[in-house]
Order: sequence, then structure tokens, then C-alpha cells
Amino acid sequence: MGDSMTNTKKVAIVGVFSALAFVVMYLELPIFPAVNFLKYDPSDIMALLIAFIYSPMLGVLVLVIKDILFYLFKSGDIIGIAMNFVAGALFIVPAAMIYSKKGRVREILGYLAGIAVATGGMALLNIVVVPFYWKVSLETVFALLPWIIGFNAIKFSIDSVVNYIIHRRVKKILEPNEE
Ligand code: RBF
Repeated sequence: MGDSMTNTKKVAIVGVFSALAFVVMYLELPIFPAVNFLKYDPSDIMALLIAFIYSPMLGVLVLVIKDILFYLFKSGDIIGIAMNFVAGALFIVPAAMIYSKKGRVREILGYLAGIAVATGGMALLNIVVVPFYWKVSLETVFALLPWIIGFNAIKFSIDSVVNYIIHRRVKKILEPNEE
């Protein structure tokens, strides 16, 4: 296949995965009642698949597109969408950068790094954002911190396990002529 054809196909696949990510975002599953503003959805898996199969940058593009669509069609909550985007980017960029196409050890180290960066980064960001968003005291935020940390650790662990199981099969379907 020529380069221009490959690019056309890549653009189409990124578009389809962004649309899929947007649709599955409607799941919005609150895991912990104490922090019901934190909602699980599997949309970051679509971005991680694209980041693994093509590049971290295209993975981030999937995050941008699905979050803009979700903001426009569903949420209207710019803070929630921004937090969702930052969390997703903090997870997929380290994971995909450390992942090497051959080694399972590097892949798992990538997931662990992504989970650690996203969970740590979002804990700090929530300490800053939640007092303004909910008009609560810092003490209240610190009381919620174990739930916030638990939410992000669980969310990105689920995404890692699912991605680990499916990404090679998805790559074979999308790029049957490679390797
Ligand atoms: N999403 C995360 O994945 N991790 C977070 O730490 C996180 N913190 C949030 C904090 C606030 C105040 C809000 C409003 C949303 C946050 N979100 C976070 C996004 C939330 O889980 C959900 O994806 C969006 O609100 C869209 O439904």
C-alpha cells in the first residue's frame, strides 16, 4: 500500500475510534458513592489502542475529539471534561511511550507508569480543583482523597487489563499486512 493510502486509512481509523470513544463515554458509571462526580467509562481504551498501534500523539487526538464531542452533545461541564482529558492523557502518554512493540515486560511497566502518573497527578489536581468546583474546604478534599486515588487506580487498572488482552488482536485486524 502506498503512503497516501496508508494515511487515508489511518485518518479513517482514528475517526472511527474517536466516535466509538465518544459513544462509550455515555456509560458514566460512578464507582464510589462518596465521590459520585468521578465516573468510569471505557473510552480511554480506544485512545490507548490508537496510541499503541500508531503513536501517543494520535492517542491524545482521540481524547481531544471524544471530549469535545461529549462536551457539546452531553455534558456542557468544561471542568469535568478537562479533568477527564488530563486524566486520560496522563495515563496513555507514559504507557504508550514506555510500551515497546515486542516486550511484555516493557508493556506492563508502561501500564504501571501510566497508572502511577495519572493517579498521582489527578490526586494533586483534584486537591486544587474540587474546593472551587464544589465550594468545599481543603479538609473535605483531603477526606475524599483515598476515594479519588482509589477511583483513578481502579479506572486505569481496568483499562490496562482490557488493553493488554485486546490490543494485539485489534492491531492484526487494523494492520493485517504488518509483521
Ligand atoms: N476523571 C478521572 O478520570 N479522574 C479524576 O481524577 C477526575 N476528577 C474529576 C474532578 C471533578 C471535580 C470533575 C467534575 C470531574 C472529574 N473527572 C475525573 C471526570 C469525570 O470522571 C467524568 O469523566 C466527567 O465528569 C465526564 O462524565
